[in-house]
Amino acid sequence: MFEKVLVANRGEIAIRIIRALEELGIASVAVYSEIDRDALHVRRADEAYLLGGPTAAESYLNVERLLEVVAQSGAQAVHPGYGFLAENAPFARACEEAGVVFIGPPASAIEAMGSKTRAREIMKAAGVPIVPGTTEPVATVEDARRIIDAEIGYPVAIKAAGGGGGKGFRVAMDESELEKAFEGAAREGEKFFSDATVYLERYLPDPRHVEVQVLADRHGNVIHLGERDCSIQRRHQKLIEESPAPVVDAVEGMRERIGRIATDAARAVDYVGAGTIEGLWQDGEYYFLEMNTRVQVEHCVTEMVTGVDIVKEGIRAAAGEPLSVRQEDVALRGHAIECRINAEDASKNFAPAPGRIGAYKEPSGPGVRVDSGIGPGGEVSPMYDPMVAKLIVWDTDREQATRRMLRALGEYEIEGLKTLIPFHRAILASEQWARGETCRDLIEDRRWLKTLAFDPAPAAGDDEPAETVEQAYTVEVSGKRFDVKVIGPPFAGGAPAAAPAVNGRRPARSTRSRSGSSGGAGGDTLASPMQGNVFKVLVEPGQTVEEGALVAIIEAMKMENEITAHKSGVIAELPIKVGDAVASGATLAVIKDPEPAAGD
Ligand code: MV4
Repeated sequence: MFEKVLVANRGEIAIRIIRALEELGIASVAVYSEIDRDALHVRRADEAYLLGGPTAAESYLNVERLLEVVAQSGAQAVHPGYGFLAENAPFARACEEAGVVFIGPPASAIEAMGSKTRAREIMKAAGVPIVPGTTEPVATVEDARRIIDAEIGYPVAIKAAGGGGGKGFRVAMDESELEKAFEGAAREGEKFFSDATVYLERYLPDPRHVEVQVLADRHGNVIHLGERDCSIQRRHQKLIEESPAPVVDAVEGMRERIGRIATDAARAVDYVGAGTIEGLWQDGEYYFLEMNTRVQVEHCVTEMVTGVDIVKEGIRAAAGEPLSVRQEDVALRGHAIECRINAEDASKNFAPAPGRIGAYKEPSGPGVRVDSGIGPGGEVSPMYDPMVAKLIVWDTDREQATRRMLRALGEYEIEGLKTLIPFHRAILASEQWARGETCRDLIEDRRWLKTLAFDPAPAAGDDEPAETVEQAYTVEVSGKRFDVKVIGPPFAGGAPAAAPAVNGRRPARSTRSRSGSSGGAGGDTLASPMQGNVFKVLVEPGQTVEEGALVAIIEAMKMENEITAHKSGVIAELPIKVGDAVASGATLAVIKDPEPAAGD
């Protein structure tokens, strides 16, 4: 067994891994970015090393520096957690070459599953059912039209080969939508994965996201730990997960069937460690979607119902030890639910809500588990993933677990920032949840939210206009970039109502979401609607701009927020440059009227 392991991650998953290492009698090495000096994972580890600046590229994605720390610390293995370098085949290979064990599958498995067309090809050959469609890339819209007419039919899903997790995913309901969807998927693939290759799948109109946890060792043992239902998502971000999946429970023999599919899939790529087969379940049929070659955020619900420590098994497997459980020893007991406690405001289109936590008290009591990466006084940085904690509960059945989750959510006290706690309470108290209803797009089209008193329409007295606007963002989640389009009532970023006054005035809040509205209190100052970092500056001092022109992009919670001119005029002051940290309300630019006003 290893004596010392480096944890190449931060937040709750770094702490989760450090705990497993401690129980295995292995020393832990934490790494951190400049802004994570005081983070919990740094304090929790046996040793800690600074990687570099605040951005992921300078720190948690900095391969050269990580390998330097591996050598300095004498760690024999690296655990990547999820996100960052977890599914980076060149990093896994660099570890192998440096003589350090990468705690995960062989680089070849990461690579094979990274290409979604290759993954489909491999699975098809292994007899694993895939969603009907192509395993070869489809080069042109004309080719797509021909293949759809001959084999797939409409509606059809067009997906980027380099994608996954919903990135580069478009749907064409009929032929008239095909060209736009095809080009959209290709463009997104090119932009985010430098790969415009797309493939086609039959679009399943009402599926559930059902995924299977697998474990494999270097001795040929491959087992599954049952499934999770992760159908409650927003913009392909999972929000609530549970195990077992109600739809799988309902059909005799179904768990064995999809478990077999999952272990066949893992065997097909000589998998080692903890991994997940993601699939779609519809009308009693199960189809492979993709494989995640890492430990997942939601692994905890499986741990609660099986009693198997997935992180420890992954570490053991990497060290060459056999799995400590056999398939016949795995039994699912009771029901577990996980809610992701993100620093987001659900009532404002899930606007990011970074900031400093004040008072903080986690729920406890029977059947409650909290995996958190932050404590009282901790800061949720706009630089990283907005997940503050995962709240997981276990009870004897789904109804009891739901009651327990509602109780635990009620006990959770987080002051100082907005979180998804109220959103989770509304969902779990709803009849739709009780019925186990399919929730595809529930949050996107806001039908559900409306019925849950979560209508994101502005509250009375709010000066936000009530019209629906389209807001586009780029979001980075787990090291991958996502294009996000939010359609709904506008919001002005972080904490609009509480934005501090600038020069004794309420700051003008001008983001894309407000274009078309008459704007704030006027004045010349364009203030930042949120705390964040200047990602881009698109104007120069002295430049004349029109109202609505793009002035800067502020990165907050890994979202790029486009800040537009609140009025037409000349850029008189521009006290920002790329990389600057700005507070909510800070002056980004001063825009003077184009012609000198009388008395000026
Ligand atoms: C699909 C689909 C329907 N048909 N593929 C892709 C990424 C993951 N976030 C879900 N994805 C989907 N892929 C085909 N061929 C529908 C989804 C989907 C979904 C599926 C189950 C439950 C919730 C969902 C939310 C969004 C998209």
